[in-house]
Amino acid sequence: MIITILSGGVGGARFARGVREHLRRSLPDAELRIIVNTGDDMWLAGLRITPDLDSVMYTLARANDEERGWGRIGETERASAELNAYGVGWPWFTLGDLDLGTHIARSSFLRDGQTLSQATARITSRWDLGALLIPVTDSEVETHVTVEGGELHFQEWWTRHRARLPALGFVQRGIEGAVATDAALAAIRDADVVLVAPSNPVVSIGTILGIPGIRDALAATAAPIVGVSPIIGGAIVRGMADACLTAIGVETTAPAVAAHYGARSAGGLLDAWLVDTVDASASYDVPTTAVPLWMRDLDTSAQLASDALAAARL
Ligand code: GDP
Ligand code: FO1
Ligand code: CA
Repeated sequence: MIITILSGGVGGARFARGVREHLRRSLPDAELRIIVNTGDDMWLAGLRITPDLDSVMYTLARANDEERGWGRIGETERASAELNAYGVGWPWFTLGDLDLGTHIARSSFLRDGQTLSQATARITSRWDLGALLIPVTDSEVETHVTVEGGELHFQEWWTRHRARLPALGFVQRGIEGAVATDAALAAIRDADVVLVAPSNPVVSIGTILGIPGIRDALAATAAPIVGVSPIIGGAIVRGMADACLTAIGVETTAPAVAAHYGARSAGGLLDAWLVDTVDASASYDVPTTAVPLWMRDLDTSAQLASDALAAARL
């Protein structure tokens, strides 16, 4: 059995950890494949930074900083202080010493002519992640934010401006000619279920959906497609995704995101939608199940995964 997840970074990683745990307990022979957003990626200090791939990798490797939400546990910033002294990189974007190990390794593989997928396979093989991490594309497609008077890389808008600069919209720079990786298309085609993680619907899931080939693969797959709401009771659980939803004119509610994704029966994405019990009474365009959506720990995350698979009749 193949379980495929569409994932961004932190939220997707926590959900993926729950799915892995549920499979370990109940479906040990199932294969877990995670298609990860690469739109947050960028070149910085001469290194290729891939935030969402790293959030998923570090979380599944149990090497993530759960408090801070991103990066490595036990991180230090000696090299980063030197980069700042030289005016290299961004002062508002900290590259920790352990994290730099990952970026240097990835960048050296890329300089050897490897694809992002090949580099990701090399890097993730260091840990026993129990899942295959698949970049949605090996092309450099980067999310930029249009703001009053110009355009910023998503990472600058997110980390320097904390998403407070009103965003007029999001563009995928480099999308022309980009294609989904064969592994991503196969993971959708061959899946027994596709789970849309409770990730940022705009810059995580939306970016994945915007990569040529992905939407067609999702429309064609025999697998049921089940989404999990990143919004509980009209608020996102953590982070600043609401700023992204507002920018594209979508209300920060579980029904509004379901409508944004659309019902598969009406040409949209979802066969089923999971919302929290507090959002049970709202009306939805998609067949909806209400279950606890807070992933407080491994058990609640595994339970959410179980509920998501149940919604797919698996
Ligand atoms: P990012 O790429 O690092 O921003 O992370 P993602 O896009 O994968 O996920 C961010 C989203 O995860 C946020 O908008 C949160 O609402 C959502 N999220 C985080 N924790 C939880 C949780 O416990 N339950 C649910 N349902 N959503 C969560
Ligand atoms: N997020 C921050 O808020 N501040 C940072 O200094 C920062 C550094 C950083 C370095 C590497 C990396 O992979 C992620 C990093 N992030 C930082 C998180 C990143 O902006 C988010 O994980 C996602 O891209 C948001 O979707
Ligand atoms: Ca992200």
